[in-house]
Amino acid sequence: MKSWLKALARTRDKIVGGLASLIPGLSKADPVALEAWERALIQSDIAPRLVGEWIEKLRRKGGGSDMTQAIQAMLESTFPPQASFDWKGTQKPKVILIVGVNGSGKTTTAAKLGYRVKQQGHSPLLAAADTFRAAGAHQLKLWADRLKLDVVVGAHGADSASVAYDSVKAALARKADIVLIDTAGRMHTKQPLMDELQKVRRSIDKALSGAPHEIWIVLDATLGNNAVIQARMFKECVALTGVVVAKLDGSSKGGFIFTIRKELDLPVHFVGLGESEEDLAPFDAKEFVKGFLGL
Ligand SMILES: Nc1nc2c(ncn2[C@@H]2O[C@H](COP(=O)(O)OP(=O)(O)OP(=O)(O)O)[C@@H](O)[C@H]2O)c(=O)[nH]1
Ligand SMILES: [Mg+2]
Repeated sequence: MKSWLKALARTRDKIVGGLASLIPGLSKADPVALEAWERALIQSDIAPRLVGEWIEKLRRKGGGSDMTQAIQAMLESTFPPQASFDWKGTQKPKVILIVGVNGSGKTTTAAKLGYRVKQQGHSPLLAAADTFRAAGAHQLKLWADRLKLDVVVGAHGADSASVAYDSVKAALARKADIVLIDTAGRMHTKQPLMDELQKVRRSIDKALSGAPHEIWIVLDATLGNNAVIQARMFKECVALTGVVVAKLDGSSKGGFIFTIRKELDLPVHFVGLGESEEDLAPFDAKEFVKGFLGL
């Protein structure tokens, strides 16, 4: 698996010399370094409101030899302590609906999650409820075959809600632990598509009362702030419970993860650090901050 440090290289490279190179200046409370820091943070798609808070804190601190640790702690404190995601929980099967805009990384993420869940000794069932494109369901089926994961595939053109329903019923019959439902990409600005998502959610609830237990949005890290806007609009339409950040390794705007936490108040559960099934890591605030700063 790719490391956080490697995956965040493009985010760091965008900021000439890296954020860490500005730390000596900050230690001396140099206003030029502080200004350069502010610019660099905004460039990596961190919400200006949050950057403003950080700058104010540093100004008040006024330099010091412990600057690296102080900055590290300040950045980490954006994320409340978070236990790793509990796959077991009380409900069985646990149903997770995966949503997002076109091409954000949903299908790849569903496969990676299925792989991870199986590695941990649970039995996952993948559901290809992307019936919009023939290739959509086919792509998940290919992953499932290669990773030897159980999968329910909807026919091209079938009703996505009915495929989701069938998959939950199948999971109940097969006693699967976790159902990961992949959906078609949809633009957050297209109301009929967002309404369809509501329909998918209702039909899952009909198959198993109280499900889906989780609705995760997969965000493309290369989009930075735009991904945050998408998530906000999805959140208005369906009750999102968490975020998976895909393509962090290809992004120069990795700072947007701070923005998600600050502006959307949603937990980031997993992060995609590459294209293979192994390249999915539970979100780790310490590792993320270290990779971000280049420490
Ligand atoms: N480098 C990298 N590439 C990724 C990652 N996750 C997904 N991708 C790539 O992103 C592209 C789109 O991924 P998909 O999983 O097909 O995205 P999707 O959201 O299912 O797309 P639609 O179903 O068309 O909406 C593929 O080429 C993936 O290999 C990641 O974490 N890192
Ligand atoms: Mg897909």
